[in-house]
Amino acid sequence: MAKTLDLTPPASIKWWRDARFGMFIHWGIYSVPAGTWKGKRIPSIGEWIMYNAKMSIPEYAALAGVFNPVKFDADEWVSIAKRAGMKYLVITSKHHDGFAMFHSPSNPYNIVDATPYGKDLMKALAKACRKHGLKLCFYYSQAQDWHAPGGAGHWDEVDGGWWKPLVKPEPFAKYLKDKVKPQVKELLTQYGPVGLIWFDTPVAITREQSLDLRRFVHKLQPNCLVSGRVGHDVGDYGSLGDNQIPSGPVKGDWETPATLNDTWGYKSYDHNWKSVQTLLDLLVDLASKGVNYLLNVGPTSAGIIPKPSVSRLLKIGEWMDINGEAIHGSSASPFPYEFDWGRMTAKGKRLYLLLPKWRSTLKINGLRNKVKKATLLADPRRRVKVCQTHDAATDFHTLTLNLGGKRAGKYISVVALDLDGPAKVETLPLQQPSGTVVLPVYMAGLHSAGGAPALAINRAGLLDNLKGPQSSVTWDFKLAQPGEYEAKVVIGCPHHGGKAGDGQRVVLTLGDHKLRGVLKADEKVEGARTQYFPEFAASLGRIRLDQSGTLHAELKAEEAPNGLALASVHLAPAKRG
Ligand code: FHN
Repeated sequence: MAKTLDLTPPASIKWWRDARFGMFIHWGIYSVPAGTWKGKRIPSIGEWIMYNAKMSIPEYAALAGVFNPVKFDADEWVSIAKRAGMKYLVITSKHHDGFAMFHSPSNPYNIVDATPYGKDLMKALAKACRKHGLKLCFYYSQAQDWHAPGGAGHWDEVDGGWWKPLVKPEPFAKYLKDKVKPQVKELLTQYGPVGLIWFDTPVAITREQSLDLRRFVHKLQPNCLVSGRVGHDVGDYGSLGDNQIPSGPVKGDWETPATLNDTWGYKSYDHNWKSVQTLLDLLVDLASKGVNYLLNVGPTSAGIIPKPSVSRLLKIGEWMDINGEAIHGSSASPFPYEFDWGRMTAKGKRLYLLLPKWRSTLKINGLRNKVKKATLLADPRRRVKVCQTHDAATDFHTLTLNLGGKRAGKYISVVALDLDGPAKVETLPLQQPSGTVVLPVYMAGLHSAGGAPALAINRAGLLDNLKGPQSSVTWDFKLAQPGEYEAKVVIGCPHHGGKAGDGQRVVLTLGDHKLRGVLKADEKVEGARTQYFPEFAASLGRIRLDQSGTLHAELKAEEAPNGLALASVHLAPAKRG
């Protein structure tokens, strides 16, 4: 009988789960042109300049001859990460350009043998990480290699355009054997314990090759984790898309790699820096869903982390000094949905309420525990009055916190709630104290019949193929106040930078009432989460909800030739007049 494959991650994954926040470093010889080639600004991300500027291998390799990061200071880099509250550091040891940023005895295209700098800076980084207690981890592009024969995207693969992502099986297997494995072995034997190998863009790697790499890493360092992008979902944890923020909690271990501006590798003219508020909103949003935030810096060719990156990281660090306990070692919110007032994380019998906007009174529905104490992390001596009520008719538990008029702390204020036991919460979507009801698709029942394709929620919490009258999504939800409601359908976007497709004819049934309409993606959902994966709210009009208690909702996309990427349905009390 065939043995079932054991993909259990090593027990060492505990450090990674507790970390929640890490530093990504994209650094290579692409930092020399820094986004400009032959006087032209090359669009898109900096580390892809060889591809985007259609540079030949010798042209690009010549950049190694001038790469001399004399200002590189390992201790300073690691200190910045540490002060920001980051617990691990993932640095590009070899990106798609094929150039090794470490000493690779097996391949001369590396920083020691091919640059005037001539030193193995990974040794210095390993030492600094040990000193400051951070885990050193390596990014390694296992499939794309634009320099090595056989690698995906190699010059030989020219096909009309410049690049052909398909790999030829035999040369690719040889490339894995002759370049990838020797280099991965070097990474795992030259620098002491390695936290994880961050493989990326599996492209056309086979499942067997992904599994083989996983085994190879674990054999050399049993505690070293393997990232999800090793391919075929055989990593020790999953990787969401670049800058992708799921709309709800995700099952299992996930991480989102993210940028501070719009590039990974340094570009001298990318000044589109996210604000400290946005970065903290994202960190907190991800933590509330149980997802790690791997935030990138792109150092210059001199070896300097750009000032705007450093200043933001240090401000994040100041916030973490006070509020870090709500992030490190925390788990996802016990409530399976987002709140309109902020986010929540949990640790044992403690809940952390994270509020980007201050409010003197905060109400939360659905917590069944007794709250023993509420404390503001930024002002622990301030008294927070707690009141808990239960409405027997609707079975609504409401917690009211009186926080006082003056904001405690900057950016995101954190309230710690000590409960009488592990959190017990209402798991159905609930009407919120603001009056709104959000029905996320990841909390819905999914039904397809009559040969319609099975519906499935993707890793970011979206349903991307709702179509046809035989398929439907349904919810049970709890309403406290009958009345007239404004209904909106939120359309998501499954692809990075893509557009939300609208024009679908849908019908929403709530109790005995139906609302029909054609979706128009005219209201952009604002927020840090939707910057790269936009969402749009399409209004369906007003509907009456006559009763309180548990209600049933159903949504169908009756006419939707291209499907509907559904994020949620929103109900908000209709404004009078
Ligand atoms: O192609 C790479 C890209 O350059 C960058 O390294 C990101 C980081 O997650 N990964 C790939 C695209 O997803």
